[in-house]
Amino acid sequence: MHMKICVMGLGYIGLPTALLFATHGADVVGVDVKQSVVDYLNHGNLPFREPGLEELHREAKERFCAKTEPEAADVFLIAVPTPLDPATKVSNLSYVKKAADMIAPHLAGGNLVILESTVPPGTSERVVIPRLEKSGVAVGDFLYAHCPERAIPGRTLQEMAGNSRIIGGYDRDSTDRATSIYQTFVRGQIYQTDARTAEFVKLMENTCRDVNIALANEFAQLAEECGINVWEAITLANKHPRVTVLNPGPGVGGHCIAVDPWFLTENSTRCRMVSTAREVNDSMPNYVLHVTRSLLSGIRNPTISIFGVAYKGNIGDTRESPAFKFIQLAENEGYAIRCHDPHVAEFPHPLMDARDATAGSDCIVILTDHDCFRTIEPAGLRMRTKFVIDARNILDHEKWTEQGFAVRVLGDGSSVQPAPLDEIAPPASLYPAGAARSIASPLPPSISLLSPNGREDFL
Ligand code: SAJ
Repeated sequence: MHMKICVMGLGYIGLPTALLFATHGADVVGVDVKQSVVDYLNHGNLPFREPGLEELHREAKERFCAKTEPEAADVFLIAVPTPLDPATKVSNLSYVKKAADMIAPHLAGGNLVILESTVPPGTSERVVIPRLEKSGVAVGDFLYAHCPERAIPGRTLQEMAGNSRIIGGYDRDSTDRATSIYQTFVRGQIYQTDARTAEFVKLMENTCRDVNIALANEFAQLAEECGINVWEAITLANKHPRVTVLNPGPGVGGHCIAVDPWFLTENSTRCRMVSTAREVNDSMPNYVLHVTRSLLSGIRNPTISIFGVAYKGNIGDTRESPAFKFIQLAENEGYAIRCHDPHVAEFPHPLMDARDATAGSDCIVILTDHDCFRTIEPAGLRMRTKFVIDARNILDHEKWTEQGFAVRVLGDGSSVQPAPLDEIAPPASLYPAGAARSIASPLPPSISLLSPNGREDFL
C-alpha cells in the first residue's frame, strides 16, 4: 500500500529514520524548522555525519524531500529534541509541543501520529494528544503511538534496522498500525505495549546505563584509595556470569544518557539512586582535574593538552561532552588549554593537530576513546613536561613510558603508595604487576594474562 510519511525534525534520529522509510517504499517529507538544514538536504548535502547516511540519502533521492512545514500525510512522526533545562533539571518539551501544533491543522481521521522523541512518562496523554486533538479529530479517530528509538550514534543505521523496538500505542489499532509501519525496515523483534509504559521503558534503559557507569566511576575512585587497578578489577569481576560493570571515564556525555535520567525523576519525590548516579558522573571532570592538579603541582604556568572533546569515541558529536566542564574548571584554575580532536569539526575552543596541541604542554589528558589515539607516536609530540593522563585507558602505556612519559590511568591505584594491601599481594614472579591470570577448567588448564592495561579487549 502506498504511504506518505511526514517526519518532524531532521536531526540525528529524524533524518536517518526518514531516509530508511524512503528507501523502503514510503514517500517522505522531512520537516525541519531550520531553513539551512532543509536547503542542505535538498542540495544533496548532510547537516551532520553518520556512517552510511550519505549513501542512504542518495538512495532516497526519489522519495525524500525536505521542507520547513508539514503537509497532509498518512503518518506523522515526531523526532525533535527534548533538551534538559540545565538550571531546573526539568525537560523542555517546547519542540515536541510545537511539532504537535504544526501537525494538528493537517491531521485527518485514520492518520497515525508516532512520537519517537524521548519524553517523561505521561507526556503522550497529557501534552501531545490534547494538542493533536485541537485539529478537531479525536484520538481513536486518529491513531497514536510512542515508539522510542534505541540507536547508538556511530551505528545509527545498523541499530535502527537491527535492534528490537518497543511500540506503545494509545489503543490496539494504534499499536498494530505502528508495528506494521516499522516492520517495513526493522528486522529486530517488535514488542508491543501502551504509550506510557513505552515512555518509561526508554528512560529506564538509559538510566540503567548511567547508573552502571556511575558505579564504575565510583569503583575507580575506591580502587584508587585501595591502591589497586580498577580496570583489572572490573575485567575480573565481569568474569562472573551475572556481573557486567561498564567502564569508568571522565564523565557521561551525549544527548541521552546524561539527560534522560532527569526525565524519570523530575516529577518524583522518592528517587535517590538515579540522581546520585547523575551527580557521580557529572563530578568526573572534577576528579580528572584533581588527578591533573596533583601531577602538575610544581609546574609554573602549566599547559594541558586535551585529546578528545567528542562525548565518546570515534564520533564527532560534542553534545554534553565532559570536555566542556573539564575545560571550564581547568581554565578557572589558571591552566592554559590546547585541544585536539580529529573527529570534531566545530568546537568553541580552537582545535589543533596533535603536534600543535602539545607545543610547550605539560600534560596530555585523554578524554575520549577515539581509536586513532591508540596509535599516536609519543615521540612526535612537543611536550615541555611529559605527563599523560589516560582517563579512558586506551593508550599503549609501555610505549609512552619508553618515550619518557609518566603515565597515569584513571583508577589505576597509583596515587596510593605504598598501600597496606601490597603486603598481601601475590609474589611478583607469579603474577606480573597489573596482570591477572585465569585457569580454566576442566583440563587441559589454560592460563591467560590480562593485558598490561588490565583489559582483555586492549589491542
Ligand atoms: N560511557 C562511559 N563508560 C561506558 C560507556 C559509556 O563512560 O562504559 C560514556 C560515553 O563515553 C559517553 C556516555 O557514556 O560519554 C554515553 O555514551 P553511550 O555510548 O553509553 O550512549 P549514547 O548516549 O551514545 O546512546 C545511548 C544508548 N542507550 C543505551 O545504550 C541504553 C542508545 O542505545 C540510545 O538510543 C541513545 O542513548 C538514545 O538516543 O537514547
